Formats: sequence, structure tokens, C-alpha cells
Amino acid sequence: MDAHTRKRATGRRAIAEVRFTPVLVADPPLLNVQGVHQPYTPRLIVEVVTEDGVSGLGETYGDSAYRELAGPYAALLTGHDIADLNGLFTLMNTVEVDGSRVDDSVDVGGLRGARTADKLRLSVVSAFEVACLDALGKTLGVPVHTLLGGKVRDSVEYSAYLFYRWAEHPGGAGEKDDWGAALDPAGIVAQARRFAREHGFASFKLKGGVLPPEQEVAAVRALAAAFPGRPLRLDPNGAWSTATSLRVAASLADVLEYLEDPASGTRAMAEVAAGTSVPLATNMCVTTFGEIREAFLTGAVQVVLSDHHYWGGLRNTRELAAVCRAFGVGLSMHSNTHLGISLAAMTHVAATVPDLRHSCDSHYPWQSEDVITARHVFRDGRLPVSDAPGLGVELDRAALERLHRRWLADDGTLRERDDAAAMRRAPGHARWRTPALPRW
Ligand code: GKR
Ligand code: MG
Repeated sequence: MDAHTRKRATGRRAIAEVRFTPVLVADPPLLNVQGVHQPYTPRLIVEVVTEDGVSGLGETYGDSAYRELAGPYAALLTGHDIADLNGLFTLMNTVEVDGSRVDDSVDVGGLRGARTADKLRLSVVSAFEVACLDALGKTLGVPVHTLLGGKVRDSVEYSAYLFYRWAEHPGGAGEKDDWGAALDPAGIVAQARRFAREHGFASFKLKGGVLPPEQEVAAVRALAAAFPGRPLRLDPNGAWSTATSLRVAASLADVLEYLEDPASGTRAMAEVAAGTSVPLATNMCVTTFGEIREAFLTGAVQVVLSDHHYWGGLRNTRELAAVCRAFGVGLSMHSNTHLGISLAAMTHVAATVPDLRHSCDSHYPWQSEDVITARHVFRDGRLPVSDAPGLGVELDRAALERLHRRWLADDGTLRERDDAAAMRRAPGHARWRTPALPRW
């Protein structure tokens, strides 16, 4: 049966309408090596509606490069069978990508590794793949995890994502919260205690690359004292030289579950890995299938943190899991500021990966806003795997409209994630530039 015949045979599953809505979501002043999060961060919410009126939801990064690709791509999807997931990739390859949007440098805003045309395409397809899986699950009356082969666990564990942060954004911009500042070991431990109390998280990741390494080592030591035996991670997003990475690894070897992207690039990571017994994890040097070979053959990473957006969706994440398994490399999940649709998608795919040995990352507890009607609730640091048809989340149209109106009202400043620009708005940082790596 050729593609055309197949499409007609499954007409009621054909996509009748595609909607994609850019939104700006409140984000606290979380610090990282590039700078600080802006008061609002862009996301793109995707909806496909079938001829039967079944709608499916997806979400991805919202900066203009993604939006501008989503437009022409969405236009190709009318009539497409939601079950033809492979066809989503074929169609994307017919869309032109503006060459000025991509290069081999590290994505400065998102800390997502190299900016390549492929990754941009896959990040957009992923939102539509998730939306099609959601709609297909609803059509067939099965959860997304069933479409991926079935869950092997009933809940997925997440870790607390700790950040150095300010009490508020420069000039009091954005939404307020009651977390206060965390700029030293005591502040980080207090943050961790609140995460443990409110969400039950039992493992902790500290976003590093903000303060000189000795201060971040002291914070991890304080966490180890406050939570003896709990898995701890430190992630400076490639901010350290090989020598600094090895020094930090040596001083935290007894307490770290893994060290995440201590140095920038596969070669530097391989040098670090050769000099320490601490496992290295990455969401920066292995972000595409093309980067796997060198990294795995040189032993540069022991855990890949998959981000289903830039790996191209949930089925690609499962393929990545299989490759990792073959090489004895662990798999867990990376997070960037995201909403409940993506968290649901992560939870479904994580539920189907047999050897998920590390809790997944999520920024979700930092997000006070969402576009779904019922927020996800972590219990004992875990999310239950939904057995409802599709993803098991429902769109809150009023919330979507509100966050979209905020996006419309923005003069363009916040439509691109730019942590360095946000830093320059802080008193005393007017001359801040994205630091050259390694910074220490
Ligand atoms: O939210 O500042 C942040 C993180 O630094 C994020 O952008 C990274 O992509 O969480 C990510 C990571 O693990 O590197
Ligand atoms: Mg990371």
C-alpha cells in the first residue's frame, strides 16, 4: 500500500487542523554559567486535531528559530495520518532551515550542545510526534506508553533541581516567589530541604558553573552532610578545564552519583573520564545520534541525559536507550524549563525504558504556571505513569490564552531565551558577556 492509499484508508485519523501557540512562561531568577534566567521564557504549544475532532498536544522550545520552522512545517501536516509517525520526519526534511540559525557552536541560551540544523528540525518534529501520539492514544483508547511498547514501571523518579538564585529578578521584574536567594551552601541546603519536604525528592542535582568551583564543592559537601547517602550531582555546563574537572571529581568522588558536563566537548570529557572513577553524564556533548560514536568509543560519558525534544521525540529516545544499553552507557533525562505537556511526555517514555537507573531531571517545580488543567504532583519524588488515553493531560485554554497574550505583548526582548542579556539587566553586570569556556 503506498502512502497515499494508506492515508485515504485511515481518513478519520487524518489531521484536519494544526495549531501552534507561542507562550511566555514565568521563570525565577535561576543562575547558570551563561547568566540568569529571564523573568519569562518562551515555549511553543502544539495541537493537532483529527478529522474526528480528537486533539493531541505537544510542546517544545519556543525561541524564534523553532517557531519559524514550525510554521511551514505545520502547513504540510493537513491530511497527514497521526499514526504515520515516521512520515513526520520525512515531511520535515522538505522544509528549508535558515542557515544563519545554525552552526556548530554551543547553544548559548539553552545549554543544549551544538546548534545544528538537524537538532532544530528534530526539536520541532518532537512536539508534533508527541501531539500525534497523544491523539492516536485517545483515538485508540490507550495511553502513550502503550504505543511505545508498554510501561515497565508505574511511576518515574525525578530529582530535585537545585539552583543558585537571586530572591527576585533585577528591578523586581516578573512574578514573585517566596524562595529567597540561594548563593551559598546554607542557601542550597535550605532549598534542597524544601524540595524534599514539598515533593519528596530523594536525589539532588546542583546547577554549577556559577561560583568558583571550590564554593560549589562546598555546597555539594553541605548537601552530602544534610542528606547522607543520597545521590548527588553537580552540573557546571562545561565551565571547567580538564584540570579543574579532575580536581573537583577527586574532592567529591565519595559523594557524587555523577558529574555532569564538567568540561566542554567530547575530547575534554574523555580526558576527564580517563582520570576519575566518578561517572560523567552529559546533555551537551552527546545530543544527536551522530555524536554517539566518538563519545562512546572514547569513554567520554557514562550516562546520556536525553532530551526528547532535541533527540526527535519519544520513539527516538527509545532508540537512544537501546544504543546506550548496547554500550553499557546509562540513560536518564535532561530538562530545560518546560511545562506539563512535556513532563507528561517524559514520564511516558521514561516508564518504558527498562534500565533507567537514575532519577530524571525536571525544572517543573520552579514553574508556577502551566497550560494543563491539573498540574502534575510529585509524591516521594515520583510521578505516577498515567493510564488514561493519550498523554493523560488536558489543555487549559484560558491559561494558554493568557500566556500567549503575554507573548504578544512582549516587545521581542523575551521571545528568545538569553541568559546573558538577562544578567546585563542586573546592577553591576552591565558589561556581562557569555563567558568563554572553560571559565575556571
Ligand atoms: O535551566 O539554567 C538552566 C539549565 O542550565 C538548562 O538550560 C540546561 O540545559 O538543565 C540543563 C542542563 O542540565 O544542562
Ligand atoms: Mg546538564
